[in-house]
Amino acid sequence: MEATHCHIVVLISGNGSNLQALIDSSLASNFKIAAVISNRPNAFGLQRAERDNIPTRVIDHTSFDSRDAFDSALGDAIEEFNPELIVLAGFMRILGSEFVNRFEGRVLNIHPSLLPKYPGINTHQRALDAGDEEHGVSVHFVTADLDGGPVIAQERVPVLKDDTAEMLAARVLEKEHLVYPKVVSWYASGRLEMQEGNAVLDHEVLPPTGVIIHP
Ligand code: NHR
Ligand code: GAR
Repeated sequence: MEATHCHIVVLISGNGSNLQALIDSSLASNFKIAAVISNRPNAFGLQRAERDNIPTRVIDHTSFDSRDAFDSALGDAIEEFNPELIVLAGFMRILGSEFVNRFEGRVLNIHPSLLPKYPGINTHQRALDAGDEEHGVSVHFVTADLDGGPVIAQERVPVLKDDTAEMLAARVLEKEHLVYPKVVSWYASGRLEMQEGNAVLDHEVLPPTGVIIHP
């Protein structure tokens, strides 16, 4: 059984609740978390990994002179574990094109908005400020275009009257914890790949929204 598992490395910067969802689902799924790497030494997600005896590394971006030097050390730390897939889960450093080319087609990110709306940070407040009636989460392949890689899946949540950014973020996060393990298992089973800049699932090019997950 072990030999058939897809090995993944998860990159985090903070709390790691998406990491926890991946840890919990990996027990009954087709992927194994080979390591967790954080750019922040105090990320709580590191403790979640240690609790489950998953190897951890810290590559602290503040101790590098340049983005390229950080990216290259991060890439080397990842390669130590020979993963088939790299999963960004609340990872907050922009990765340069050299990193992206090194691992092309093998990096996923989860982003708390309905891309192409609101790439970058502060997505929940931006959705509120725009008066959007719905908001949500996207999982996409990482390319050199920040939050602009092909979308694999999206799930929507309603924006409610009197929502604060925190309330909305919590509603989105609940969906994130369901969507991400599902998409990772698609990749692990060989159903999902990036081809010529498209997300392809079961040999079909996905639409710009990716698969729309219904609750
Ligand atoms: N890198 C590439 N090349 N492509 C993507 O699509 C990426 C990426 C790196 C991270 C996650 C992304 C998100 O889901 C992500 C996608 C950080 C920033 C950011 O502005 C923006 C988007 C994302 C992550 N980071 C600041 C920076 O200067 C630092 C912010 C901080 O440390 O708090 O790197 O939203
Ligand atoms: C999640 O909402 C994730 O989508 C978002 O940060 C949160 C991390 O939570 N990611 C980004 O904004 C990436 N720039 P977690 O650490 O509990 O998984």
